[in-house]
Amino acid sequence: MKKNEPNKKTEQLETLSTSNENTELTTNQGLKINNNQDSLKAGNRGPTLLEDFILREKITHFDHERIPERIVHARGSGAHGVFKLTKSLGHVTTAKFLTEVGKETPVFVRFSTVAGSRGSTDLPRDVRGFAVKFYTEEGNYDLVANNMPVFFIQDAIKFPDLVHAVKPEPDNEIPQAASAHDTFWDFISLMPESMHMIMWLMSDRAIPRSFSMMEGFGVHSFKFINEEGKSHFVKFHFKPKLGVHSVAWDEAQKISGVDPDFLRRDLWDSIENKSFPEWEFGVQLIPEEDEHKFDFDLLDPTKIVPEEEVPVEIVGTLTLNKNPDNFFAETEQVAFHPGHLVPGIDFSNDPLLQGRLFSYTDTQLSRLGSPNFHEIPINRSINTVHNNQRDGHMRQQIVKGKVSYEPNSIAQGCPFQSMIKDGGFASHQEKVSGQKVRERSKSFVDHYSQAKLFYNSQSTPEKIHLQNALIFELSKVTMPHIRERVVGQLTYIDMTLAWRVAEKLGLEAKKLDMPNQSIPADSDPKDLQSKEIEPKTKISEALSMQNTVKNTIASRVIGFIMGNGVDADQVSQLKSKIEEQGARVQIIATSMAPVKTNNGDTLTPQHSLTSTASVCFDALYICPGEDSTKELSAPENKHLTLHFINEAYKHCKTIYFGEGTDTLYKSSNVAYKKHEDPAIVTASDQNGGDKFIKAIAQHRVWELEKERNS
Ligand code: HDE
Repeated sequence: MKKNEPNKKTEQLETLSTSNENTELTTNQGLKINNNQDSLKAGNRGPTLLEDFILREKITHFDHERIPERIVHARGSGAHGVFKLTKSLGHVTTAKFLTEVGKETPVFVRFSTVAGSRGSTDLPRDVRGFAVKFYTEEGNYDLVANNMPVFFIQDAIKFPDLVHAVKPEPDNEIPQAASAHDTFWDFISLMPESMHMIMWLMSDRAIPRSFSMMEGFGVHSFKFINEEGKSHFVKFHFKPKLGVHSVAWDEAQKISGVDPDFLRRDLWDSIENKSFPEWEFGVQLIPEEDEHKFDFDLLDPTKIVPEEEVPVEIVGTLTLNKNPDNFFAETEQVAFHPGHLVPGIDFSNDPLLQGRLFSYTDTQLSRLGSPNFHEIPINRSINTVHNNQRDGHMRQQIVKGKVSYEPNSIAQGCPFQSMIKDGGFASHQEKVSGQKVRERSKSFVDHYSQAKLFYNSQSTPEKIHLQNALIFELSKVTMPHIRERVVGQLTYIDMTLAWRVAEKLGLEAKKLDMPNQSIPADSDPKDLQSKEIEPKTKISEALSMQNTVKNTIASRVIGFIMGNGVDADQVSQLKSKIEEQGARVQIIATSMAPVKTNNGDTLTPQHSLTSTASVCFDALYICPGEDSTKELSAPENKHLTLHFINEAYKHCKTIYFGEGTDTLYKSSNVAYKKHEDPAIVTASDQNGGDKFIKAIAQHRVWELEKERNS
């Protein structure tokens, strides 16, 4: 199957969808409507009649258009695609989509933020959901993942507390889609188990440049079961082929105003432009007998398995190649559930995962309103469903015959249960025994070693960003005792980090005596101190975005700033070069009027200097041509042009000054800096176009941030 050929799921959706092309307007009963402009009245200036069933039907339907938004992950964007297996996992699982090399499985993926409402911005500081529905021939398998590999809490019973703490505060419903407020940090400061996740959340991973530049993680340990019934623990990973990249926090805040749909638009446009987002899919496998070989508990969702200890084996590719036809029908109504399993995959006893298994069905019942949510087209399995469940709100399947029970003889026992060898699901026969207790295992008690591992593994610019994120967030906290407690937590991760944050908050970095309910009362206080980590895991290269893929400009958006008289040939040459590599060029002019080039042609701008901002672009080309520069430097345009350039510069982006743009170069901040800067290209550079492209592929010169901003 080629990338955007229809697959079994898209065919199914096709047969279930309609188009309004070449049709006449009808009521919901199929009656053709003759007047959709006026309601039925007693005289053309008289009262509207109750008998106007057309008006009532239309307005009633409209009144009920909204469904409750998701309690968390309300803001989301989705796309269809395909998962292709490149390496068999037949030795560890029977799941067919993971054992037959070359097999292509249709998928639907929904990315989301966690805290904000459905209409909130795409770029708050937040975790991103990365939920994948695999429409396998053995039924739907959902991998309801995030872009961070750990979670805030260890036990599901704390989830409502966490979410209440991060959501807008209940008295005034402020702030929207932001963790920078009292209740969130109050909760966090009392939950040392959240510290590892806080390191991820304060890192740039929380402000991704694109959904296609995020990793995906299953978070929990799951289990694979093979034909012999033997189990392996498994951690799931998606690694983006474009690398993991982020925007700057200052940029994120501005994008939230200029284009709150930034990531949604990027996903949509990339797919429309056939720059299909792609990930490698990989697994970390741990034989059951090695369960206790680590210095953390595999069931603890606040821990990663460092890739240096268990490498990620790449076994497949996930490609998103089709935008939804209808946002509500697909992206809004899709219902994920970590309990949607296929044979060969099972849960572990991670207490967070166990709680999720209850939550997701329950939430769909209130959100989608009926136990028949599996019949909504986007949620349907590509296998026909056969069982004796019946009726309920909005039932769509019409099951023929008298029988809706089992055992039965009238329908020859059908539908009958399947043998394991024929694909019948059987839970892994794990031996379980224990006292019935409300208690946390002592093996969950080390909350700092991996927080420290993450922090230590960051590059210097990443550490600075993380530190500034903490300063930003905690400066918004109004209650001093909360700030103090968070700083106290940081002292267990890194003293310099704690000092720097404390200094900006006007505090001293003091260690805490940590009263915490989640720590067993009889635990040894020294367990609460940050344990020294074995040298081999002190740094994990995989945790730093500095070491990510930087060899492509695919899906980047490059702004070409120009005025009339721009050099047509040079513009068109660089444009083709950039587009050949899968990036997009957008013209920014002084107005939306067509730009006249030096050879008399015209170019249509997508933006004017006032309708967009530098934060929406990955790099800028100040297009060549003296007349063009004159126009951009005219009194009414100069400050806008320079603001564009200076802001892109501040955000460590690549800028190319073409021939004849010297006056702009000289008046910008760029000219004042005297250091070597590989991301500034000028007309005097040989092969300027190639240098430009190479620099864009590096994403940003974060290492020059200080110099560029001084
Ligand atoms: Fe979720 N989570 N979650 N979660 N979650 C939901 O389900 C919940 C957790 C994740 O695009 C809800 O359908 C509990 C971890 C994603 O539709 C809800 C707990 C991870 C999405 C829910 C967790 C996730 C959700 C809200 C702790 C990463 C969006 C709407 C016990 C592995 C899926 C819905 C989409 C959505 C409950 C923790 C990922 C309320 C109780 C850990 C990606 O059921």
